[in-house]
Amino acid sequence: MKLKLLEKYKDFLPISSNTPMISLGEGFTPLVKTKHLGEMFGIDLYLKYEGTNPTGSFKDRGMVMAIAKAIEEGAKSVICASTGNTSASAAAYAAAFDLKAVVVIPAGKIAMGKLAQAMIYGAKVVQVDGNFDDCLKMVKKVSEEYPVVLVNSLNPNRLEGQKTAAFEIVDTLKKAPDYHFLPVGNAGNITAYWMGYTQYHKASKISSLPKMMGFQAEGAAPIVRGHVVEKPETIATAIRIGNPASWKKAERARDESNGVIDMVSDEEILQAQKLIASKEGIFCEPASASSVAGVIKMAKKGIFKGGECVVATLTGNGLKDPNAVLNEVPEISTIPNDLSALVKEVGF
Ligand code: AN7
Repeated sequence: MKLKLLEKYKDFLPISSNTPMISLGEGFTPLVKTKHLGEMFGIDLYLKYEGTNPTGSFKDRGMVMAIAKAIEEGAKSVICASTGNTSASAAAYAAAFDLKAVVVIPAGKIAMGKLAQAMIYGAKVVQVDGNFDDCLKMVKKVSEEYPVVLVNSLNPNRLEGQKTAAFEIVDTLKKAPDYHFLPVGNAGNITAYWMGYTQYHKASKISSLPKMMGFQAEGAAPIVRGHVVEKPETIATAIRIGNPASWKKAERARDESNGVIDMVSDEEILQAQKLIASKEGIFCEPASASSVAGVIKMAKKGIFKGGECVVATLTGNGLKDPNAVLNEVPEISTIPNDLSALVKEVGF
């Protein structure tokens, strides 16, 4: 049987003899060496594709840890606010390990696949006529006043679990990359990766550290702009966040690593998403593509000298948000039910 993520990295995780070693098969995701994109920029570019996790996003790494600790502490229910992926993940792990899940989401701003996931896993789904930041404020308060465990990334166990992605990258490459590119929403993941890299550095598993390169969407870029964005807007709904919970920690990761937190436009995000699919055969959701959009932006700026080892995380599966693609594609031709029409259409 496949090794469980919590078992593999137990020496680096907050695991005691009472922690249940639960799993839905999370982690162990592919680190794909790009066939075309790296060459375009003269770098060794790898994509850490988190879309193969059980619920299709990196959130499962943190959720398995948060749910294991919640069970250990005797919790009966969990709650989260979400732009979609956290709710899908919380709902799945709660379902499998006998907890009640309450997920609070911004009405009308969740990608279709993610909403379907939360529903089918049987979570109590509540939509709020507000944005993610409003939802997070509410669930935080509720978790302080009622017997329910918060499983947003304010829960430190979430970041503990998510840092395992950095471990996997180092275990595969046998070194740290020179640069690590990530999307930034609530800023938990960039914080978690930095924790992972620095812990491995302390344990002498790597002799260098990557520069952490975070990318927000232009319409939801509070860290770049230096102030809360009251009405965040972006096609990348997963990172439609105006007041990130891990703001300060992400800035610390950026500064300690000599990295950058910058932004990319929706157009750049969609172009990158298309490029990743059409050049590498990997379909990620729009928010995920902001990491590669960041690579492209930095390459144009001339930060790479050539030959650097660069990793970009693709945080979620493209199948979660098919509308983001279908709203953009050209019209598909329809032909008569006739072989010669097909031959003509294809241009053989
Ligand atoms: C695909 O699900 O915040 O900077 O509530 O789903 O750690 O927040 C999702 C975030 C990137 C940003 N890519 O990560 C949620 C949620 C995808 C995401 C991010 C999210 P953070």
